Amino acid sequence: MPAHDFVSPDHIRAQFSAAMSLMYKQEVPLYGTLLELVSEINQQVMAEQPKVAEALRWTGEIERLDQERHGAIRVGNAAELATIARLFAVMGMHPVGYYDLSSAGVPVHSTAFRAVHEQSLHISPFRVFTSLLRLELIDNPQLRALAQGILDKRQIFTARVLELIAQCERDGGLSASDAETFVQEALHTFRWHQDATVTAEQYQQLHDQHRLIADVVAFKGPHINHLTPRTLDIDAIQLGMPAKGIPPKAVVEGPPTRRQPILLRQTSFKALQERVAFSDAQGSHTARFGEIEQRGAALTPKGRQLYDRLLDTTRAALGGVPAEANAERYMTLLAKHFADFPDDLGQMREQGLAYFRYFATDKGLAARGQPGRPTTLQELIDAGHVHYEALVYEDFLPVSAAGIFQSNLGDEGQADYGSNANRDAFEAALGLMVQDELALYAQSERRSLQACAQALGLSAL
Ligand code: OOG
Ligand code: NI
Repeated sequence: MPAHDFVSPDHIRAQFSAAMSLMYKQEVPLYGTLLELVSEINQQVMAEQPKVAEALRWTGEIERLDQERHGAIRVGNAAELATIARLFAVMGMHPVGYYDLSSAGVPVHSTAFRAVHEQSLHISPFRVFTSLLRLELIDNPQLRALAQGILDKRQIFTARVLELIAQCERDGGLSASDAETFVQEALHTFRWHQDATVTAEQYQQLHDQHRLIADVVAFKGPHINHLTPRTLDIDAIQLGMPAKGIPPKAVVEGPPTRRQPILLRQTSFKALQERVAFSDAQGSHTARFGEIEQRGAALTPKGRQLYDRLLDTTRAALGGVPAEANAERYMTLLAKHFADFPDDLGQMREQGLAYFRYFATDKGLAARGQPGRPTTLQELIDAGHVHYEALVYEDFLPVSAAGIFQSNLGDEGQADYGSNANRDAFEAALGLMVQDELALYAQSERRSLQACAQALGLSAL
């Protein structure tokens, strides 16, 4: 088939993201309620804060907001992870970043599959936080062997989706009708299965080792465990959740409330108790939950170091993990410590704390080619010939992710795996290197400067 008859991976991803949302709404009706709350609040923010709406119009995020979401899955072994990577590649999603969660007592390490170019992100920013279970961290050899044996036997992909992945790799794309089939077949991998693959006793053994191990090993596939819409005001969401019958977790993860949001703030509601059929008895399992997030500026290495330092000092001052009992004190300490992070886009730019996107303004375009016009970036900004907005953060935060895992796994019997980051082992399992998110933001910023220079008839900026 000639290449021009292929559907673009970006459109397959957009289709898949919509199909996943529909499926999750049927599986977890509370997710539908959450979507309504998010949409109400987003509309309210746009109506009441014209500056926020204007910034979203500059960056084009206004067009992607309604379909913006991330999902999360947990796979059991290297073979599953490597095939998941090939499946996501069909949709233009590539592994970005490495997250070690063992240091937070969760026996997994993770990456985020997402689009990497701003034009692709504009069409569909859908991302999937994907974790690989680390059986090597289980200290009981019998249990490790049991888990390994179960995982080696299961097949989480349909035969048809495997064919279509291979076809896409061979031909360089999929036709519209094959893409449709691909989306439907790929969905099966992420579905919830009520039937467990183990006996009630085996489930209990796995669960006793770590709740997460049971969640990965005892079921037929890596069910999507949450799907997260993007809100423009997470504080309003956190306040509004109880009235909709959705109890939120105690604290919002990430930075505090700011005029200029940075990185990522997240909250979630507790996992649902679900009925499951073990191979020999009925029982229950808590797997799926709901999460909402607010995204802000992507930070440079310097900005990120400042963020990490302020978060560390906040936690040290709290003297423990944020939870129900100390939630209020935590939020106060967080706001106090983050006073050291400039809350102004201009200052963040001057101090090199965030990445930006630059736009030639009408005024700049009108002055094109005129003698004596400004030519350096700072002059162009000062003269109103160039406008800038922060690049939105497209990734995740390890401390926040650990907080989300924990609030849903329950605080009881937290495991201690020490600090066990092993990016090489993760990449070996993946069969690929993960991309560096900071390099991606820097490239995106550079492209916007080049486009600006070109539009203004300047050789470079
Ligand atoms: C993933 C938890 C992390 C996030 O948004 O940081 C996460 C999981 O529970 O599988 O989704
Ligand atoms: Ni999440």
